[in-house]
Formats: sequence, C-alpha cells, structure tokens
Amino acid sequence: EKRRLRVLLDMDGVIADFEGGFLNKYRERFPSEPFIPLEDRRGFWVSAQYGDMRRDLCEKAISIWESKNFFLELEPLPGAVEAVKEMSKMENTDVFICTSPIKHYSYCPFEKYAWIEKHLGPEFLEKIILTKDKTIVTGDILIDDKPEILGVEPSPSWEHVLFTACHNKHLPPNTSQRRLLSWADDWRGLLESKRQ
Ligand code: DGP
Repeated sequence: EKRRLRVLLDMDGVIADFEGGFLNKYRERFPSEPFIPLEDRRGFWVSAQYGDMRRDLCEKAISIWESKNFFLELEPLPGAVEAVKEMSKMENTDVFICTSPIKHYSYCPFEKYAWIEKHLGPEFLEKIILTKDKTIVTGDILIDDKPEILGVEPSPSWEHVLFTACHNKHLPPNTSQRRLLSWADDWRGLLESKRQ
C-alpha cells in the first residue's frame, strides 16, 4: 500500500521574504531611525530586537507589518515558487501552506490568500492552513524558520526541519534538528528521506 507524504510549508521566511520586505518598508517609512541590517538579526521576533535597541522602535516595527499591502507585496524567496510547484506535482505528495497570521487581522489573512493566488496559482488556495497552533496539524514534515514550534500538542506528528533565515543562522548547531539551508539545498532528498 502506497502512503502519501504530507509536507507542511511555512510561508513567512520560507516562501515569502518577510524579513527583507520588513526592512525595506521600515527604512522607507522611518528613514532617520536606526535599523537592524539582516546580517545582525537575532531572534525570531523582529519587534523584540527593535525594542531592545530603543523602546519606541518596537511599536514602529509592528506598524510596518500591520500596514495595508505589507504581506501582499512581499517578494518570494529565491527558488521558493519553483520548489513549491515542483513539490506539489510529485507523486504521492500533498503540500500545504501552514502559516500563522498576525492578530491584527484587517489585512494579513486576505493578503496571504491573495499572495498565494498571485505567486503559486489559484489551485493553491485549497492548500492554505491558517493557524496559530501548528502542533495540532498533522503531517510528515514541517519546513519552518521558527526555531521552536510549540502548541497544545506535546508530540506533533511532523518532523520540524528548520529553514535557515537571517535570524536563525547563528544559532548553535542542534544535532536533533535538521536544516534546509535554502531552496537551493537538497529539499528533494529531504522529502525522499521521509518516504523510507
Ligand atoms: P509563522 O512564520 O507562520 O510562524 O508566522 C509568524 C508571523 O509573525 C510572521 O508573519 C512573521 C511575524 N513576526 C515576526 N516578528 C514578529 C514580531 O515581533 N511580532 C509579531 N506579532 N509578529 C512577528
């Protein structure tokens, strides 16, 4: 009996360039404020690092991704669109986009759907999972740039593969967590390893 492989893909930081889009718009809107170059980013939460730099910069950072068209205008990460399309055409493979919208819901959920339609095509609108808790979603693999993914399910079904991003590349090596360095890395081999 053939078992299908279920792949869950995070959106921001894996297929859409949240960090690059944030920095561009932040510098455009606040040209005289200090900023954090991508090579100096540490920690998943952008607002935390900006707030550490100067207290009021936390809310300035947040105002960027709470703005209309922020999520819609993110660029795809290099190779992501091609990889997702190729992956979804593979035999015995089901691909879902599993993404956590921000709580300021005026634009983000709508724009995530619009982004996926624009870059991946309308057929992917059926593959979107919006959830704050990814641990309750079942799958074989979750490719996500957030180093620790926690929720109500203590033992999620997926293997979390850490997708390298500016904020996580300096973390100490973790032998219990595999990484995908970019979409130029061997994602096909990674999927094959889960089919064994
Ligand atoms: P996900 O990548 O699916 O885990 O979603 C996390 C979202 O949070 C994503 O849109 C990026 C965004 N994000 C990054 N930094 C911050 C932050 O400091 N505060 C908030 N509220 N969201 C952030």
